[in-house]
Amino acid sequence: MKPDLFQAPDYYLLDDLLTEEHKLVRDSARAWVKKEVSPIIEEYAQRAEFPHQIVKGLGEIGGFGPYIPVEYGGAGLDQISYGLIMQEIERGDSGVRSTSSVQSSLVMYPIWKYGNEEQRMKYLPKLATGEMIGCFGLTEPDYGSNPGGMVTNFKDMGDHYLLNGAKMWISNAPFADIAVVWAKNEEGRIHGLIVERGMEGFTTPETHNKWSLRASATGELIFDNVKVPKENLLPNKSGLGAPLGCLDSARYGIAWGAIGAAMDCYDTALRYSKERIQFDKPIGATQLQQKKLAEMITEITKAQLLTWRLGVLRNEGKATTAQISMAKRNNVDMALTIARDARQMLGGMGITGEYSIMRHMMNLESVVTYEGTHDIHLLITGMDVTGFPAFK
Ligand code: TGC
Ligand code: FAD
Repeated sequence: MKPDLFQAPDYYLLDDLLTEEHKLVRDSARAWVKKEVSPIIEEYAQRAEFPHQIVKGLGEIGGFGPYIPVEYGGAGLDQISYGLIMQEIERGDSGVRSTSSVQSSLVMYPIWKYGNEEQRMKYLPKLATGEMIGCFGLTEPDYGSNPGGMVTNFKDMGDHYLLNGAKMWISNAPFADIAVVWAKNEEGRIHGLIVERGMEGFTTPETHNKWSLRASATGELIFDNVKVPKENLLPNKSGLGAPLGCLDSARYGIAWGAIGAAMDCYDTALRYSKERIQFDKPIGATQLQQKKLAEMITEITKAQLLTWRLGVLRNEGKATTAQISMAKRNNVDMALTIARDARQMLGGMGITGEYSIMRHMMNLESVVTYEGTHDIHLLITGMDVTGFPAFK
């Protein structure tokens, strides 16, 4: 793969809106990605293997629990810093950002928000350093966009719960030490349970043959009469709103992350357009390629402004689920369009692993599907503006 020469576009001088801390956090994540992710990620993606050696570094740059309070091992940062870290990690690879998102927003967040103090102290510090890796089991074979229909269930057996069912498409599942699993009790109410690797009847087979997110491990969670200790139930929130609350945080991070992937594709295509000569001039001097580049930088700039504002709203506790949906949907779609155009700009070279663009493009096909599909987020916006839910 080519050396990482990335230069971040900042067309509307967004840096002026950031604090010194934001810039420090962003720059250290950027430097870490250049040093530890860019040189190896293509090889791991080609081999469809997760690069376990980066886990410790992800913890050190605040990639695990950036906004979780310091007393629990988190970095105690604000929502803009969290977003900037996601942007930089996904600039390297969406699969690496997935590991970070799942650990932070789908495992640490529910333990922090819905767990008790013993659970927080037992799990959060180890999750923050990467000593422990977690995964999040919501999706089932027959319930993806409609998680409320889930059939995974647990029964109260007096001194423990008995868990049965299956989850699929679970990021980090094949090597996770713990899983935050959403299941229905005998009354049909959804609760979160912490299931630990090694519990009898709990297996995590890997999902193979993915063309997307190849450097992230995906798998199933299978529960065959798993005895879960009662102290592993998250006590402080139940109902579908509990897992959906975690998704708000993860989707917000993805909105920033997608900008990173888009910036990398734009920057690569811009550089290539100045170097590649056809018909005795750089392809960047042709109107058709300039149109692509001009539209890319316009869309990246709009997405940056949207997401920065959303970060401010989140810092103030005012961001709504529908606002987060709009940003996730817009930014991932924007990144996919840019990846496709940038790939074309590189001609035949665009399909090789010499450049990051095709990997970003394939990764983004997962990003546009997980954490709520493109269609579901449109329906969330539609419901928000009309008042009519059109899902059912
Ligand atoms: P609905 O009736 O609308 O809501 C059920 C209850 O939940 C409440 N609620 C929320 N609470 C907190 N935060 C939110 N964002 C909430 N959204 C809704 C709601 O008020 C209600 O509460 P209550 O008290 O009245 O019961 O639910 P619905 O069944 O009609 O479904 C709505 C819909 C379709 C929007 C929702 O289910 C949805 O978002 N579906 C998409 C599923 C999804 O995003 N799955 C993601 C799985 S995890 C994943 O993909 C990880 S990939 C990670 C990686 O690798 O990076
Ligand atoms: P479906 O829900 O079957 O949707 C199929 C199509 O129908 C989509 O185009 C959808 O938009 C459309 N559709 C569905 N409902 C409607 C409707 N009402 N109106 C109009 N169109 C509709 N899940 C987890 O729980 N944890 C994870 O860690 C996780 N990681 C993932 C990693 C990867 C690589 C992938 C691909 C998925 C992951 N997921 C995870 C699952 C992901 O959240 C689901 O794939 C997603 O929610 C969509 O569900 P589905 O695949 O069952 O598609």
